[in-house]
Amino acid sequence: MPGTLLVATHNAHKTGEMRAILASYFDEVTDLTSVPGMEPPEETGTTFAENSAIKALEASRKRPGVLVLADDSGLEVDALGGAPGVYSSRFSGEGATDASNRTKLLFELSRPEVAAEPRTARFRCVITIARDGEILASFDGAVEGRIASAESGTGGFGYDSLFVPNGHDASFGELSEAIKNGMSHRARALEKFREWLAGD
Ligand code: ITT
Repeated sequence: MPGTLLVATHNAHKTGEMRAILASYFDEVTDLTSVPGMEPPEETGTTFAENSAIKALEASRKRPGVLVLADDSGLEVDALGGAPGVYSSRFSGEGATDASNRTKLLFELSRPEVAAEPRTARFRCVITIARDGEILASFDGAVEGRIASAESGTGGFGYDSLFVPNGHDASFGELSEAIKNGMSHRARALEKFREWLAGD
């Protein structure tokens, strides 16, 4: 299915991963960073699915006729009761950055109440496909792992330098892009999207 796919994100790292995974499926994979007047909508949902739908619908209404894909994703840490979850990008409050969020995560896990708990965690992703204000499909993906005691590696973004996926001894920040894109939450959701495209 050649054509353009608009990824309804302002996070260029997400777009880069999508491009690598979907390159052979579209002539062009663009995002909102290059489109004027596309302010991010407020993510008022309480689930990845709700926020993913909000982003997909908003962008698809503003760009008639264009196939839109939105990604809402985040990290669930068992010792923190599933936090930061849908609040992953805003975990450390106003003005949060990837670095301040990682610092906050390590701090929360060092608290005496949880310090002895297993550091199991997972990334989750829900992608929503929409066109002209209508949802066409949605797909989810997850990858299990654990939170390391310190950051390692400079690859990826967000919590990657703290997340060690099951089956590896290195974080997503240390592992190659190809390894991350072969097993990540985003890759698993996109695999379902590719199957859907093939059957479309
Ligand atoms: P858009 O809403 O514009 O897409 P965003 O970064 O705000 O960009 P989300 O609301 O979905 O996106 O928040 C996702 C956050 O979860 C992200 O900022 C990271 O902190 C974290 N995250 C998601 N996927 C990740 C990944 O592959 N590696 C590391 N951290 C990830």
